[in-house]
Amino acid sequence: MSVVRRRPATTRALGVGLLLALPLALTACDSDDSSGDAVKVTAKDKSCDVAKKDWPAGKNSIKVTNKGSQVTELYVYAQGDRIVTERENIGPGTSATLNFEIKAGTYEVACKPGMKGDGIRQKVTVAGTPAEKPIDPRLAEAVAHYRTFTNTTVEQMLPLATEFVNAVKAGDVAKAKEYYPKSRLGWETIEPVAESFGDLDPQMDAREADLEPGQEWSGWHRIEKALWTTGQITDVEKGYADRLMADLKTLQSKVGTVDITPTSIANGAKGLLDEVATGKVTGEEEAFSHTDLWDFAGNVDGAKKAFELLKPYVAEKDAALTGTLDAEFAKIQGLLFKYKQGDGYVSYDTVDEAKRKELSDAVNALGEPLSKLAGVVAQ
Ligand SMILES: [Cu+2]
Repeated sequence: MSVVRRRPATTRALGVGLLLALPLALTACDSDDSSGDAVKVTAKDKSCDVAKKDWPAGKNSIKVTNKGSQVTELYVYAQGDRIVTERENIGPGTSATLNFEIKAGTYEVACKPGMKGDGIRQKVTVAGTPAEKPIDPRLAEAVAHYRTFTNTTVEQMLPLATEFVNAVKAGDVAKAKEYYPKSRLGWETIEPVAESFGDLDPQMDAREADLEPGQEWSGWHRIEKALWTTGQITDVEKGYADRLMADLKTLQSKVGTVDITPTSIANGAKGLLDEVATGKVTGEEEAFSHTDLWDFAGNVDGAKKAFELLKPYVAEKDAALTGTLDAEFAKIQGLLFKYKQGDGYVSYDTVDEAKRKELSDAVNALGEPLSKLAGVVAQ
């Protein structure tokens, strides 16, 4: 499930831990020139005040301050609710700075008090052509490699998803269960890219607990529930398996068209860690199969890949940050390794509270420095 969608605030308690670290974490970014003229957004319970509604194309930043009583989140949407940038878990009384790049066009800024629904929206207009500033060759290379990485990941997940879909359609419950986590791993690795196509994420990866009134439940988790509760595969599940495959083909055809920038790679890495904090560590993502650790590993691998690609550039700008990130990634991957079983991971319901706390602490320790990455590449 995406970072974006419809999760009750109460279930995100762990994510809030990440947030509490932010005001400190952002001091560094706030002093750099990329956020010096940040657009101020004031989020309250019933309003979302955007101080400036005409933005220049290119690099921008927003400083959002939550003056409401509920935890909020901020999105910038392009047409069709494609996410340009977003930040979750902004606690009452705290601020967050978002660095991002944007093209000319019309957009909507949304504040979401309580972190649900469509949010309180304001229209903004972006005009002009970004200043001709040649991109650092190392960042250009990072973008090219990240594009290849996303394409390859989708290519590699298709045969595994085909095994899964075929097993469901053949009524082979054991094989479908075996391929369920494998068929999702690639998706979880590139989720920030995948979810930039507004309709695909809710269709493919929605969780039962997060459905909005009237939303049809389809995708992996719908089939997961049948496999692990009744163990009955009916024509309904078979239909959803077909639709999952059709959606994956759509993803494959669209993935090459995604706008990838150095800041979107960095923001995506942070988004993946938020995913871990809000869904996997809590065991909410895989409520029936308990294969959360597979998704956890996919999210961490995707974040690590993004970091590794940006590292040659970031190491020169902020060597301390890359040192910290190297150490924290090693720590979390070391922890995950303890739960390896065969070509996958142990069932998450065998991981007790103390061990989950250990995982959650490692996620928070990594999420905090990771939130600084976009500020460095936006310099
Ligand atoms: Cu997900």
